[in-house]
Amino acid sequence: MKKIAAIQDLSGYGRASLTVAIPILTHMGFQVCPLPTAVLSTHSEYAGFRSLDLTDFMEEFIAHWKELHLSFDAIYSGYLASAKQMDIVNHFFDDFKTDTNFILVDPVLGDHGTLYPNITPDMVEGMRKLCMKAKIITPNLTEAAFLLGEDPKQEVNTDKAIQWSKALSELGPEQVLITSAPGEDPRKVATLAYNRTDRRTWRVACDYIPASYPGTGDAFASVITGCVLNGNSLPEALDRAVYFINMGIKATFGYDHSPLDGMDQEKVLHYLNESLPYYRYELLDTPVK
Ligand code: PXL
Repeated sequence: MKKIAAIQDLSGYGRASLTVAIPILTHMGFQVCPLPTAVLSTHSEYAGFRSLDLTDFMEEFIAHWKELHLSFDAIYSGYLASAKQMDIVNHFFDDFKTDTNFILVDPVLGDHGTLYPNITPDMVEGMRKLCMKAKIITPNLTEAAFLLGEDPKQEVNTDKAIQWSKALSELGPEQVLITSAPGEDPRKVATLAYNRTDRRTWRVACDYIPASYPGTGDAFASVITGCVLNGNSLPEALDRAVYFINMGIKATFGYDHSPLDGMDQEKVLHYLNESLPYYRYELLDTPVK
């Protein structure tokens, strides 16, 4: 059984972080070992959420894992609640990275051009340092901008998003996946994946749906983690993750419950173990105009 150390928060209501990652990765046949960073009443997009920061306990938690000489096939970090946690996770990477496992950092910082509540500039810096140690990172366009010190509100076309993924890979990660990038036409939204080793850029475009669900980035990063553990190629992993999110959004969009509840992923988990109906990925070997 392959094991994944999943370093992120547990939010009681509103699908996000561990309540998204555990079902997905369990469904894909992996053992998820949570290292919780905080316990929240809801994810932080609900007004008035309560948060118990677990920074101090994390060190004890990790000390125990070290005593037990645990090892993991993947280390996957997501939402972190303080700059100090980022230092702790940085040391965790040093202690638990081996020649055979990999680190995926989902640099959860913000969306739609702004940082999430509670995310401070020193946390952006802490996240940048974590990205340097990862093999794979999965920022959305807003997070990519903050990590690069770019204006997060600017218009970004495909060429620029590709440039950003290359610039991010120069920080250290071999593979940079950027979600919520623009498509070639306004009815499409694209997800890009750049591999520094072979310098290939892949794109999966899908229909833009006028809805936004928290936690879809967590679902995306979780599926990518599982696909990499399954030995999928980068574009296959990209295709599967985009397909899963797309199906999840479509399974939810027809209902009128609050978008803050996240997407109804329970209805679409089974797609994770079915073959893809078709491959949609494209190779963008030259920047698209
Ligand atoms: O979906 C990312 C995420 C994870 N964890 C918490 C969050 C968010 C996004 O808002 O608030 C607590």
